[in-house]
Amino acid sequence: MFEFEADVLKGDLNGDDRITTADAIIALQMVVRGEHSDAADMDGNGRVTSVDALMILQEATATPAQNQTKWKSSDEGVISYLDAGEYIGQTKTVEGTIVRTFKYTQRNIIFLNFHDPYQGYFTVIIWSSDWDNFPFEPEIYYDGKEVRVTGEIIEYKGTPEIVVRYPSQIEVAFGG
Ligand SMILES: [Ca+2]
Ligand SMILES: [Ca+2]
Repeated sequence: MFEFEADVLKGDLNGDDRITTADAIIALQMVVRGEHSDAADMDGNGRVTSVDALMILQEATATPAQNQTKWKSSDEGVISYLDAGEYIGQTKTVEGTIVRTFKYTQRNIIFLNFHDPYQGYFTVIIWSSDWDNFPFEPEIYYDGKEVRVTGEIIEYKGTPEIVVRYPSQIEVAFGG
């Protein structure tokens, strides 16, 4: 038996491979909403409670901030969101800051925009069929964050886009 979940770092709820206060905040939101994920159940009692959130917070603060680098990923091959249009059809890691977000429930889509106005500039899309893959609300969590997004760059009406399916495709800068 292979357990896909075994690769998940316990307590890493936003999928950036490290435990930070952001994960503790997500855990608290899960407590409030009564949501569950094995990654958030730190003490393994089958429920996500404030105890689990506190354990995540303790782990986050146990790592001194000065030992954290801004990005876990290598800088190699990372492109600016301004250049994304030059790499249509390629899988790339695109760096920028998400300056505005929209959730259109009726159109089953979330937009994470890197520029205002957004037309013609790189944009991330998350379809509603993948919203369950995020243990938080992407349009709230990622708003204002400096990120690196990895995926295939496609073009829709002159706008370069990456369709993101999992939180692991979006790395949030440490302290960003
Ligand atoms: Ca994390
Ligand atoms: Ca628990």
